Amino acid sequence: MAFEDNQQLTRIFEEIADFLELQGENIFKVKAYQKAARGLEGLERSVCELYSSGQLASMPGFGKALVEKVGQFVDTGQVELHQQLKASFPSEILQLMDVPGLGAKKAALLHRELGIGSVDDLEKALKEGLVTDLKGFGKKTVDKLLEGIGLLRQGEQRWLLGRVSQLAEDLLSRLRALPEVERAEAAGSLRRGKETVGDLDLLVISSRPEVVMEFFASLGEVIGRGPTKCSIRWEGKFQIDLRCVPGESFGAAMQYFTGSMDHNVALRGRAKRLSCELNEYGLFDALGNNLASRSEEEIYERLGLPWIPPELRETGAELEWERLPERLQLEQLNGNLHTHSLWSDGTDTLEQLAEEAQRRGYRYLAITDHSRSMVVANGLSIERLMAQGQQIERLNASFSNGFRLLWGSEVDILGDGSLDFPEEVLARLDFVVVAVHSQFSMTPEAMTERICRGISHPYVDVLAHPTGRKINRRTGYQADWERVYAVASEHGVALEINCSPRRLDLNDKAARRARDCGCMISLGTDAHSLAEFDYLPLGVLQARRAGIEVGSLLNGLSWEQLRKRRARLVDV
Ligand code: DGT
Ligand code: CA
Ligand code: CA
Repeated sequence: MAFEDNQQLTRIFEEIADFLELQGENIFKVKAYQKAARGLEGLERSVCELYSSGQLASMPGFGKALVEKVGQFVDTGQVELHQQLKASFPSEILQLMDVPGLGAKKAALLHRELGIGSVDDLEKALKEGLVTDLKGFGKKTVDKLLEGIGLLRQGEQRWLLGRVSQLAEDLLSRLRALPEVERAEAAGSLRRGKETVGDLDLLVISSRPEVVMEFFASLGEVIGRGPTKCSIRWEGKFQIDLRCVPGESFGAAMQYFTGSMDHNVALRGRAKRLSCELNEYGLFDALGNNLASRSEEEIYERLGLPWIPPELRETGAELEWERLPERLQLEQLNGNLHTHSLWSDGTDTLEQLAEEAQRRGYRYLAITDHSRSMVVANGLSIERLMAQGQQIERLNASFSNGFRLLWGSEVDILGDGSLDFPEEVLARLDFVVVAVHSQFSMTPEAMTERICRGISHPYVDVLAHPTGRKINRRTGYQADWERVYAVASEHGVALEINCSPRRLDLNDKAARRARDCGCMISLGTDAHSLAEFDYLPLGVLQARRAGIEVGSLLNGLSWEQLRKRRARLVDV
């Protein structure tokens, strides 16, 4: 579990950044707080301890001013600047900045001119036409903001997989620690690896359900409770359902509560055609004899099916497939193909990144810091990129186990489809991902042209976060994706499944389609700190949902193979 003080201070720094942005402060000052917050989030020691032992100042991103703020936090549990800023704005104003499509500038204007200080205020003002006199609030913007408020409210109901999977693990280990609990597992959409989760479904085997219920009910606000089931609200928001079942029917319960609903309907239909009945207690023949219930495997087998992995249980069509894809394993990946270091907007040095990568058993790690146009992310000039290359070369010479850092870049696709570095620079790199980071509101035709041009340049390996969506925040830009996949396939450019929990871009469906169109897929965490290497399994889950096997993954290749492929020496 993360340190509580680190979490508190992370939130304080994030809020300071938001307030400063609202005030129209210098963007670099804002970024400094965001970066410090990011650094704290992944820290494996208590920040208070680091401060007290005088080690904080040697942490990247912690200059004198920030160390002083940490000092205030250690002494008083608060940060003065944070308190001041908080007092000068309405209490709900930061939630305004979460509305997709509403940047800090617009939020500040709304607050200044109309006194809008909450999402509800904004919705009312938009609907009543109060904003139309403000500069930059034409009909298009108003519609977009109303849509954004809808997305935000939806986001309040469905949670990011990456956010709840940790919570689920923590709860399961607490349940497993009870002597009365024989087994505890998660079911529902979480087990299926769906990118967002409506509520959490937990299953427990225990012969003393009353003890388990008593413990579980104490964890949150109880919504409903029976002898073997209980629902609570976690931190006033997120619903968690728990059920206790006997060991004999555990497999049937897991199958039933894992879903999806459509998969279950199809499976029950199949049982019926075999004159059987399938329910949460088991599979029964016409006379009511129990044919299978203890394990999922037995149930699928009695229905003449292989065990279908949860990630593929979605539409029901998977029951009819001739062959199930080989289930992708994290260990099949040789490395992580999208990361940031201190050279741009990451929080760690190349040495730290390399060490962490080796600790995790990777054989290579692509360092893909931002290119020069990304000024706010401290993008690298050509000179700095070359200097970084030399440092990477020195580091590579020091590894004796065959591990390798790939000297890469995340190169901006500029508005006209040209790339942010010239060809002769790209030619020198080991790995190039390209991405759109600006001018999102082009027409779909123009965006398609831009992306297709961007990936047609030589020396491009991957199109990163292809659609630009952020789950619950923005829908991403529009383009003719069939055309993009065709051009990518023609030029041997892989499409990324960006593993960041808020992105997961491409999503499962799109990744499947891209693969079917002949594209390779690349998994990259887009990590800006060491802790974000943990995102890789999320990407693996989405790849599994897309039916992608290791043979379609760039990460399945060795770095020598990646190099040959890049030089188009081999046809992979
Ligand atoms: P979520 O929570 O919206 O992300 O999605 P799920 O799939 O976790 O849905 P949830 O929590 O309502 O129910 C978990 C599973 O239990 C669901 O996937 C299938 C099963 N289930 C729940 N209610 C019913 C029902 O009324 N009929 C059937 N056949 N299955 C149900
Ligand atoms: Ca659920
Ligand atoms: Ca549920």
